[in-house]
Amino acid sequence: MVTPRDDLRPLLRRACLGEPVERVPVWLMRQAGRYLPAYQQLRRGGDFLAFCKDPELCARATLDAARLLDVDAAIIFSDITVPADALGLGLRFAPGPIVARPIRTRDDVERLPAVEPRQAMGYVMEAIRLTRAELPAEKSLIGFVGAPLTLAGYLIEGAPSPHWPELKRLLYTAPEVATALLDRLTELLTAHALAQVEAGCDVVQLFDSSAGELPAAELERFAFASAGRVIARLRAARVPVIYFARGIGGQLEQAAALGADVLGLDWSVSVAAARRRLGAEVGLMGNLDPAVLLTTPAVVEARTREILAQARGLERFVFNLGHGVMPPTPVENVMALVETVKRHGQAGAAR
Ligand code: 1CP
Repeated sequence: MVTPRDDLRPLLRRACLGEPVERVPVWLMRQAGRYLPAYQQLRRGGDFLAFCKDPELCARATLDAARLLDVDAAIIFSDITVPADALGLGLRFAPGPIVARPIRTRDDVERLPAVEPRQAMGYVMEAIRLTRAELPAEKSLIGFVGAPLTLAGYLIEGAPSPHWPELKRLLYTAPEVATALLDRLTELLTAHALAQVEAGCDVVQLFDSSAGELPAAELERFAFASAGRVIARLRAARVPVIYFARGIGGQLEQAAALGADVLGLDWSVSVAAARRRLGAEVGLMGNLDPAVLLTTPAVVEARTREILAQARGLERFVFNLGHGVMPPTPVENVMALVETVKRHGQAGAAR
């Protein structure tokens, strides 16, 4: 039963915790991104890192997207790579993240400075405070960090790289150096996530966007092991956590065993298949192919309803894409998705 008071507590947070919900919550990865004219206006082609360091602009971008789409959560505008700037590695965006001084050796890892996120990334926490002050109480504010392996990929490569050759070279030739780096990042990212919660976030998402690049053994030994430690620390602090790892469909069971409240699915595994493999008690999020949003509202509605049907009866389900909104996406298609979830994702339909 949903009591009236429940309506004032964020729907997404309740869904993550397996508490009663009136319908499936919906938000979208990269909902505040480049497809939105309002964001383009705010950016006006300016420097992306400078934008990330301006709490008022970040709060504006976060709130504009959440209001326009009327989704159940805002995700704080930032980037998974800002810790590279805090670590003094020389971060810039073109448009992906470029690290001037990549990490390649044990010395590089040992030279990393101790970083206190509240100071070094205080602009993120300030953006969270400004956003929370304006966001309606029933909407969640999602904080996020990259998972250690995914952030390590950017720090080691120095730039986005389709096959992560330097990351893999390090994993294969100097696993102890990779482990030392992942340990450092685990500490930093856990502290960063907890600082975001202290500032006002009520759910945290861990983005492991590059996990699927690794072979099975390395996925477990490096990616899952380090992400699992962040998840355990957040759960011990009673923070609802969503773990989104891309391209890991072959090891969904191991990902679920890391204990996140909700496991984010990319589009390569259907919700129905994930349910069969993991059981109806595991929280799931997903998983519409973002390319569907390039079609028409009617196609979006049909595909969205298929996923809702597959999720029916799940105890914890969050509607999202299987990855981020793509830049050429028409806003009306995104609105059609949100409306469809609101109309067809009611309790009973979803539970
Ligand atoms: O010019 C621009 O506007 C830069 C484009 C951009 C944007 C809008 C980048 C550079 N980052 C962001 C914001 C961002 N990044 C958000 C907040 C917006 C929102 O979600 O509403 C978030 C959550 C991220 C997270 C992020 N950054 C991830 C994880 C999600 C994912 O897409 O897998 C990753 C991998 C990044 C790295 C990154 N930052 C920017 C780009 C272009 C990339 C990807 C580079 C690559 O191809 O690897």
